[in-house]
Amino acid sequence: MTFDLFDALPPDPDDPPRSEVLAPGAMVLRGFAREAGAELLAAVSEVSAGSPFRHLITPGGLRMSVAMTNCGERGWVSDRTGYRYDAVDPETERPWPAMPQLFRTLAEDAAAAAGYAGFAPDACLINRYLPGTRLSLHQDRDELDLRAPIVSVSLGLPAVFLWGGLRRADRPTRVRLAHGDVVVWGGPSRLVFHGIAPLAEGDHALTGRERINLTFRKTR
Ligand code: MD3
Ligand code: FE
Repeated sequence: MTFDLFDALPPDPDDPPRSEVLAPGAMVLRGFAREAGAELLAAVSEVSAGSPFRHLITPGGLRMSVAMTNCGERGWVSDRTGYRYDAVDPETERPWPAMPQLFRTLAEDAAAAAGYAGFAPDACLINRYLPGTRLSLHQDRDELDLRAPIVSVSLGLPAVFLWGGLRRADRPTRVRLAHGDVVVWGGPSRLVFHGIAPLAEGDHALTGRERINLTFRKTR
């Protein structure tokens, strides 16, 4: 039995957030966005005042359980005709709200911290989950330049991220993503199948029963 004085000390809140490599090209920056959380959520409210959250319809005719909106030069949309990035919000028939400067800076800083200096996102897809909401396994491959990473920011209630392989049938591993966690997905991890398990019931100090996820993309 060893008694290490330092092991007995509580974690120092000033410690830099821990980062860990999940897989080649995929890095989780624990708590990277925690400090900015309230401000990020206020910016999400402003975006959704201009382009409201909505449940998109998949090409197969199913209503998605996640509610979505976008900001930036282009936004991801789905309807009976397929998936695409569009400069115009089909709901408002106007351009998507501009990407808040705070969003851009956070995404660029996180990408740089994970080794992707010069990341310049032109789209931010915003996903809203309530208890029970899930996102089934999929690949993100509607972006033209697959060398650019995707940066994702988790806010509010925690979720279980399903992290599969390059084939749909690969059994996914489960990774807990909590408020303030940022993950950068690039390189060999860019095309992995992934999803979100049904959100558990909860009550978060900043979002109540919601989880918000921001994904920053370079679409062309
Ligand atoms: C791995 N969103 O918007 S974020 C999505 O939490 C999406 O809302 C989930 O999957 C969410 O497309 C997961 C993590 C994530 C996002 C994009 C990826 C992981 C990724 C793209 C490639 C590989
Ligand atoms: Fe995805």
